[in-house]
Amino acid sequence: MVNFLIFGPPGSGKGTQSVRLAEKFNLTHLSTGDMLRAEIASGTELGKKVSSIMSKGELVPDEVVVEMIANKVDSAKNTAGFLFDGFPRTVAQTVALEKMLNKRGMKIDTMLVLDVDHDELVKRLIARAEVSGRADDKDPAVIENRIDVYKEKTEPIIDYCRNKGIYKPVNGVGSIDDIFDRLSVIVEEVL
Ligand code: B4P
Repeated sequence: MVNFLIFGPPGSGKGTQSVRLAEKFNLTHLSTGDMLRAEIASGTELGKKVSSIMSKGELVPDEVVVEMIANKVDSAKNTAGFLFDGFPRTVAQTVALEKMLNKRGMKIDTMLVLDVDHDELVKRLIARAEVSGRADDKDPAVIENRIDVYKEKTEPIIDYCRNKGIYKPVNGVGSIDDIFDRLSVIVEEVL
């Protein structure tokens, strides 16, 4: 199995591109954001716990997402590999993911990083708020906080992965089709 991280700031298009990549390459798409929103929508205990954290644009605790992901990895069937979307978001989550994959005879093979400038991110998230109804997209101050949290807690993962030789940056500005083509070229090389 070949495992990919899709990485980038909030609104960089991770979710948008993951759905297409998973379909084209028979990868299992695991989005921690989608999983957490599903918990909130179902009103579970976990959903109640994370709802206020997410609406402020903060990160939910590492152990919560690590456990969710391990369960999904263990239940996946007939897959060419995993596409981790929005996970890991801290260096601690990255180390936990590596350990979890190593235990199962796998590793992180490639980190796809979408590069998008600040103004474009804000424009996309404000546009998405119109349709998503997401609490974390509505308020410009929360969007700025999400970008700050990304810079402080998530971006250091890039250096961690660059040192392992798995970092692949991609221009994330342009049409969704063009960006998909740029990502597909890299995935094809790795698979
Ligand atoms: P996520 O669900 O991961 O969401 P995201 O970062 O907002 O979005 P993404 O980059 O996937 O953007 P999308 O493709 O939708 O996280 C939400 C929250 O969950 C976090 O803030 C945190 O609280 C919590 N969380 C999740 N994972 C966690 C973890 N591991 N640890 C702790 N907390 C965690 O694109 C955005 C918009 O842009 C869309 O409207 C799309 O249509 C548009 N778009 C995409 N590509 C475009 C393009 N090329 N041109 C124009 N528009 C484009």
